[in-house]
Amino acid sequence: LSSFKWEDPFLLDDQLTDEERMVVDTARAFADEKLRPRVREAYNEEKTDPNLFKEFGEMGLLGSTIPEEYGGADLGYVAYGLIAREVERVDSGYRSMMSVQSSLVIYPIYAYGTEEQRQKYLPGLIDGSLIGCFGLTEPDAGSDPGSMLTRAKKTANGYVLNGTKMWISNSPIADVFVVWAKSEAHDGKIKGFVLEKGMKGLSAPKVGGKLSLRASITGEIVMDNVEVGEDALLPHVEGLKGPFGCLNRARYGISWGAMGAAEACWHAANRYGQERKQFGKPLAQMQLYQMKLANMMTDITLGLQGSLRVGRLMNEAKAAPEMISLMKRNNCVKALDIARMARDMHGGNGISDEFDVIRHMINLETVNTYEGTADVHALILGRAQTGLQAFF
Ligand code: TGC
Ligand code: FAD
Repeated sequence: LSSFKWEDPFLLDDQLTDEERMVVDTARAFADEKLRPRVREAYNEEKTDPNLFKEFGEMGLLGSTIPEEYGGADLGYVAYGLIAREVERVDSGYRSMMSVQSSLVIYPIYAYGTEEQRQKYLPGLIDGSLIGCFGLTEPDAGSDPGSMLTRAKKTANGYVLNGTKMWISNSPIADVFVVWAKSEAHDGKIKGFVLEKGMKGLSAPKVGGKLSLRASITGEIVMDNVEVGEDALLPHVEGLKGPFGCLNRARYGISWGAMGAAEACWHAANRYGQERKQFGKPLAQMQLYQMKLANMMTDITLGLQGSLRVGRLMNEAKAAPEMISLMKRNNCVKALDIARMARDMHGGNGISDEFDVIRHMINLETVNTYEGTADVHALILGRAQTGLQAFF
């Protein structure tokens, strides 16, 4: 038997290809050198630096699953998940910026768009010179996006859009808006449209007062008679499976990302427990402290292994959406528990920004909610095994 590596109990690293290991090294160096030094100020002052997208792009970290002819690195879904994990070790908000751009903007234009739309938008979105956002949620349609009120009405040359999207990552700084609307010309079915900053009637005010995910800007998308041509329509998908096709990818990435945030908290608790003494001994020598570290190690090891399995199945086109629900829900719930525990293990210091754990903890509240709440994913898994619909 070989020796145990406490940071990588199931030797995840050995299960990666050489190319995937190179992606980890690149993403980790980028996260440490470019993201970590600015995160506290960004979070505390609620500042999102739009230039970050170009920096992500330069390192090849955007649209990493897209073929090279459009500027992507065509790395596959395990590599995409590994990027999310490294970025979210620093902050969930930074991972959010990356995953919205990659899975929710680049992917639908690639998968559902025309060749002209691909040529027009993908290179700029992948090199980060364009910033994208994804508008599905509305003030009165969150877990139930099928009840959206946004409408596209046919005109002689295209469509006119009306409606409001709420809680949209990146929207106040976005150049490209992928929005979902019920289209009268398509029997009221949901269709995707690509809008551009500066269009008459389109605005994206910032949502203020956010106490979570503060390094990532969030806004509304207000569409007041926005007129677009036929070329704004994403023609190759119809119905809720359009946005869900994108969400499958983003949710899968979040399952890795949440584990990255959890690992940051776990390692911080381990370090802190060895340095901090009480009752004449390091905290890390106390039985209760070690039990908490053991629980963290177990949940993270199993969570990462599950995400890796789903990523491999995605690469083989064998993954089902329910597998992604299982991993998104499990890893977010576990990461949030781990972050709360790590915060507690830091005692009073745990509430200071200096130790990062409370920032991860508060961020993970959002991560647990967006892209389908833990409850919604439980209902998806309940339906899958009983055949009974329990959403309403
Ligand atoms: P349901 O009847 O189940 O399905 C309607 C149609 O959609 C298809 N479908 C899927 N297709 C592909 N992948 C999936 N995962 C799919 N899930 C459903 C389904 O086959 C059907 O197609 P068709 O052709 O038969 O019409 O739909 P429902 O209305 O009963 O919805 C059920 C429910 C609750 C599962 C769903 O609405 C849901 O998942 N709600 C959660 C909403 C959500 O995730 N919103 C995310 C907004 S975006 C976001 O949060 C970005 S944050 C990103 C960041 O900052 O990182
Ligand atoms: P609700 O749906 O009102 O849910 C409230 C509570 O009720 C939850 O606990 C939920 O689990 C529970 N609940 C709902 N339905 C049921 C049910 N049937 N049975 C039992 N319990 C139920 N959306 C986008 O489109 N694009 C984005 O870029 C985006 N970014 C976001 C960024 C942030 C910071 C946040 C906070 C949200 C973002 N969202 C985005 C929106 C996000 O996807 C929604 O907040 C999420 O889907 C939940 O919807 P809701 O907030 O309306 O909550």
